[in-house]
Formats: sequence, structure tokens, C-alpha cells
Amino acid sequence: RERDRRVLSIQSHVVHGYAGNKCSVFPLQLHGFEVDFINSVQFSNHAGYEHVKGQKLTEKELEELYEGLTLNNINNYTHVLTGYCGNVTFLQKIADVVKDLKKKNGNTTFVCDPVMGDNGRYYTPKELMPVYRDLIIPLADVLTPNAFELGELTGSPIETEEDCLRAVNELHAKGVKTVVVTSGVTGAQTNESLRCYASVKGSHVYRFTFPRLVGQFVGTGDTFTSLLVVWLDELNGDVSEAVKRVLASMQCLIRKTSSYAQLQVDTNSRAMCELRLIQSRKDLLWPPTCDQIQVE
Ligand code: PLP
Ligand code: PXL
Repeated sequence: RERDRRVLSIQSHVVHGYAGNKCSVFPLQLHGFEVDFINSVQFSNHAGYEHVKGQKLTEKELEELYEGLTLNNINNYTHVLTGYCGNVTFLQKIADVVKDLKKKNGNTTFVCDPVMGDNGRYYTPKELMPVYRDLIIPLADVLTPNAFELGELTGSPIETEEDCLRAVNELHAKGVKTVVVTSGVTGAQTNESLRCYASVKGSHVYRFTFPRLVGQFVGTGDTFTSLLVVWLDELNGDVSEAVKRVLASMQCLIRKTSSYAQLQVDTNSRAMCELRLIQSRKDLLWPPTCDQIQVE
């Protein structure tokens, strides 16, 4: 009998292209997860384009939606997943929702991607950081920061593997069981290869080395985190194998996206760089064994 897995995903919606829930919902559904999603914003497209138009959900509106779920007693989730969030009060309300879900079902796993920025700069308001640090992280079971976010959350920049592992342990000390540092530890990477680290509190740290592919794409982090939800569940918390499968799918997805983007030299270059998520459905569902991903 198939396991009952139900995710509440609170992330952005974009009408065209892929970011936030548009990257997360499809991979989760492919793997048989029931996904209820709340769109924190509805924008025409992600922030990589010249123009962005649309609406933001307020914390009051989030509270109303959650109240509806509560009144009908349909707020039953095995997982709650959060990503990009544009403002402080909305993020504070998310903390209330997560607390209530955990009160209702003590086994609910909270997977948090503390999206703030990358490569040394914020692309969200800086004021989100203390809310993540003081309110959200103590609730998180699985956290997926990049090196920039990890540095901000722990108060000093992450340049080396040593910096990374020290900071990860600070997050474990705050109660986070599983931390996956998805990219950006500059001192551990080369022109050809990238590193990712996965650490389980009181247990093992795994180091993953995989090929660096050309191009910068929006939504890779969101896809990564949703696949991590899938494989941690499927493999009963075997973090090493879970991250390996996530990285294998990501390699295929990015390769497909990158070669498509290079094929199309005409028209709207940004639209051409949208993730080839749908076209990669088989790779998302069945990550191929990939001997270019090393685990230590
Ligand atoms: N390549 C793979 C296989 C990845 O999994 C990721 C991110 O998850 C990237 C590349 C993107 O790396 P960066 O964040 O440095 O763009
Ligand atoms: O992938 C992060 C993200 C989420 N949502 C929206 C975005 C971005 C990154 O640009 O623009 C709307």
C-alpha cells in the first residue's frame, strides 16, 4: 500500500516559467505526494526578467486560508515546505502555521529553505534574517541554506569547508536535525566542480562533489529542496543516498536546460533559460545512476 504523504508548500507562484511552487509542486506530485500549495505571491514571472508584475499575499490572507483548513479539520500534513518569502510579517505568520501543524501532528516534518540571497548579496529584505534565525530555525527539521545564507544565519562568512562545518554544527545546536548546504562554499569548489554538504545531527557529514555546469538558472534551489523531501521520505532518512539522487536529477535537469538555452540564440534570452522541468520529468522521477557524483 502506498504511504500517505501530504505536503503543505508555501512558496511563490509565477504565471510563466519556473520558480517557487512552480518548481516544487510538479516533482512532488510526480513522486506521488499529495500537495496543497499556498502561493505567497503570484507574479507574472520570476525576478530574472526586466519586468515583474503581480500580487503578494498578506499575513492576514495567509491566516484566513489556514483558518479555513483548520475549521474543516483538513490541516493534516506529513510535511510543510517553505521557500522564498518577500516580507517579515508573512514569515512570522509562517512560524505560527508551522507551530500549529506540529501541535496537531507531532510527526510533521518542517523542511525550510531559508531563501535570502546568494554570492554575497541579499535578494530579499535583510530583515528576514533575524526572523529565520530566531523564529523559524528552531522549528526546522531539515534546512537547505546555500553558503551565503548559512553565513548570514550564523554571523560569519563561509569561505572554507571548516567554516561550513562549524556553522552547520551551530544550526544543529539550535535543534535542526538535517542540514544540507546546497552550494557556494567557494574554498571547496573549483572551475570544474561544485560541492554540497549534508549533515545529520549527532551523526555523519557527507561531502558531495559534482561537475559544475554552465549557466545560472532560477529555481534550481527550489527543485533541489522538493526532491530532497521526496528522497528523505522514500529512503527513511538515508541522507547520503537521498542527496545523491537529488543531485543526479539536478545534473540532468541543468544539462537539458543549459543545452536548450545555448540552442536558442534568438528572441528572448531570459525566457530561453527557464528550467526544462517538464521535459526532464523522467529524470526527476528516476534519477539515473551518475558516476560523476562522488560522496565521501
Ligand atoms: N549543478 C547542480 C548539480 C546543482 O544541484 C546545483 C544546485 O543545486 C547547481 C549546479 C547550481 O549551482 P549554483 O547554485 O552555484 O548555481
Ligand atoms: O527561486 C527563488 C525565487 C522564488 N520566487 C520568485 C523568484 C525567485 C528568484 O528569483 O523571483 C518569484
